[in-house]
Amino acid sequence: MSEEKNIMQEDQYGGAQIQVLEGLEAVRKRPGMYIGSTSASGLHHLVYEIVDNSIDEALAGFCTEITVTIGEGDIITVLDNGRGIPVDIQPQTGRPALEVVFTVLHAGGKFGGGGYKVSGGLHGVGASVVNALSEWLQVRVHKEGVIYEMKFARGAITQEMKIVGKTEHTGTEVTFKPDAEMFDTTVYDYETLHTRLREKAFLNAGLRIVLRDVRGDEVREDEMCYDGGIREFVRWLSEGKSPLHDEVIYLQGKKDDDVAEVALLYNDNYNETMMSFANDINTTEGGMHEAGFKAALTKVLNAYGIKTGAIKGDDRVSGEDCREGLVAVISVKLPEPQFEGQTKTKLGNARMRTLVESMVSTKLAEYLDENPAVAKIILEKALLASRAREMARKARESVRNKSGLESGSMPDKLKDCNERDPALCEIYIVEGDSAAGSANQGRDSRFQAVLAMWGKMLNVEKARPDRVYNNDKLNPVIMALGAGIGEEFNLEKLRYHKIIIMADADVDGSHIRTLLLTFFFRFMRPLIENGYVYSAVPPLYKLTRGKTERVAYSDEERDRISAEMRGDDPNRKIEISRFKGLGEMNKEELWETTMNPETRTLRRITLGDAIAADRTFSLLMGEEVEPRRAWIEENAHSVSNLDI
Ligand code: TSJ
Repeated sequence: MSEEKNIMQEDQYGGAQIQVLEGLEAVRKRPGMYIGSTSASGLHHLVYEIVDNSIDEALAGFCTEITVTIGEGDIITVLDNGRGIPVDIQPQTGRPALEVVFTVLHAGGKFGGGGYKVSGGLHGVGASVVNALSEWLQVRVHKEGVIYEMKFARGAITQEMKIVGKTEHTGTEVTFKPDAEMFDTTVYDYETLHTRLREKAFLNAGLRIVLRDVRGDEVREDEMCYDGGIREFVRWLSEGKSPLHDEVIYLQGKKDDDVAEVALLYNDNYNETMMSFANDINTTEGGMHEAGFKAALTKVLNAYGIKTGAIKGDDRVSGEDCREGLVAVISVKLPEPQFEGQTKTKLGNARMRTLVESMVSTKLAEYLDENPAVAKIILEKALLASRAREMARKARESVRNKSGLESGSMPDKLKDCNERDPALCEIYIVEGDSAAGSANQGRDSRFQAVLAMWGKMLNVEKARPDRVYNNDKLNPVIMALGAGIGEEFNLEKLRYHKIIIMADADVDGSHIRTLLLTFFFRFMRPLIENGYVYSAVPPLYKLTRGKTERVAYSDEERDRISAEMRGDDPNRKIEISRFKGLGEMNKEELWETTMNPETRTLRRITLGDAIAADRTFSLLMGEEVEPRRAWIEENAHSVSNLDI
């Protein structure tokens, strides 16, 4: 009888295990469903998934420090000083909670206190997904004086939870090696992680996040901790720009479990930089909180102008006028956020519009009353913007006539393609005459167009919008794309659905890339939001063995291919040469390595890349000398950093 019972238990246990494996097997069958894609973005997503757990622990008030290490072989370690994942047996499963976290889909955060849980989209799919997509994963929990350890391989348990030592502190440490079978690339990009983790540090005031890269000989480390939270975020986004007032305006409010905070600072240029977040997730498509902020800002500035007599009669400043030169960060936290929109990054909860709008209406009006000097500066800026907008509209009309957008004439520097369906058309914007020459000859002219570009950066930062429209570098780009610019930009008229920036990884190339990204970001933002902008990825090395030639896009690939070509014959001589620039490749090489859709690599530009480029641009073109010097020093060894 007792034996029978034992068997029953084993069966049940086996059944549960099989279910678990089936769950994680689903993740391995269709990884894109769980992490968005299996490209570099999906690979980086693994880190965010793990770090988000530590941030939840920080939000709950139990964790103050998170360290992320990129190790040799792109092995990631995330360590926090929280309470440690619970290790006790769960009554529902009969298994330790720690095991459940790593083996059951969506188990993360199901136990423990409520907090602000994130739902929907790709966010918070949990540690089990990372486990399923890792060649191996190890977790150590410091808790109650001892260290618990557990190990997995591709989601399956390889070592049951056991105690491996004593400890005096508490915390969780997870180490994993992404499974090369699951991803297009397993190489982590420091800047991508740095940008994302810095954002998390800004959004969680006082939380210390350390990023370390110990790959190679040179250790890189950044420590991010901002006691000022989003105030410091706004200050950071404004670096290189000339502020119009000394202190960042900070407003906050709450209702029930919802909290909202806003930080803003005006500067003397003409574009707006607004970033919004819901539960620390960047809502790039905006949503209710942004709408509430915009409505309140416009309402308050108009009311203040009318009250003080600065706005007379029927004159009003528009929403856009109120946001010219504005850098703002909006952050809300709420239980059960709804994420909508194409990329699930638009906040849908209508009550957040009400909360942000009423909070900003009241508190900003108060602020302006208490700081009349600042109020006067902001209002004058908006009034000036209103007048300039009218001027810009006239300039745009004249450009439209001159550049023949209407007549359909094209710039001299454009070698167009034959195909007319925009969805099938690509345009390579190429830096330098010789590279453009090779691209012209190497392209498939049925669907690939080439536009040559060169020369110094135009200062889009300080130029009035009407000067940008008329600029001789950018005007051919506007004409070739055919979709107009600024408020009149119309995606439906766009002539190419792939806009590919092809530039060398040197200073000139970086300049052109930064200029174009900044220009697209400020004047044709839907291009970036819809994922139409790409960066070509030219190879770095050419390897030759006798008559065989191959190319490599990274140092790792160079070494791998070199070993492959050498095969079993260690004496074979492999010649390795470095491509110095695009102009050095002949047309066949350029086609094969960088333009042929079958063999090339393209990097899709994200809004984050564009924001980074915008900031770089401000630093490089702004009036302050120090940020420029620092940037050049930091990027002297690898200017391609600009590309993030
Ligand atoms: F989930 C995970 F494995 F990805 C992970 C979780 C990875 C890392 C690096 C850290 C964490 C994590 C989890 N850090 N801190 C926590 N905390 C809890 O899971 C926890 C601890 C105690 C209690 C409690 O109610 O006593 C509740 C929770 C959710």
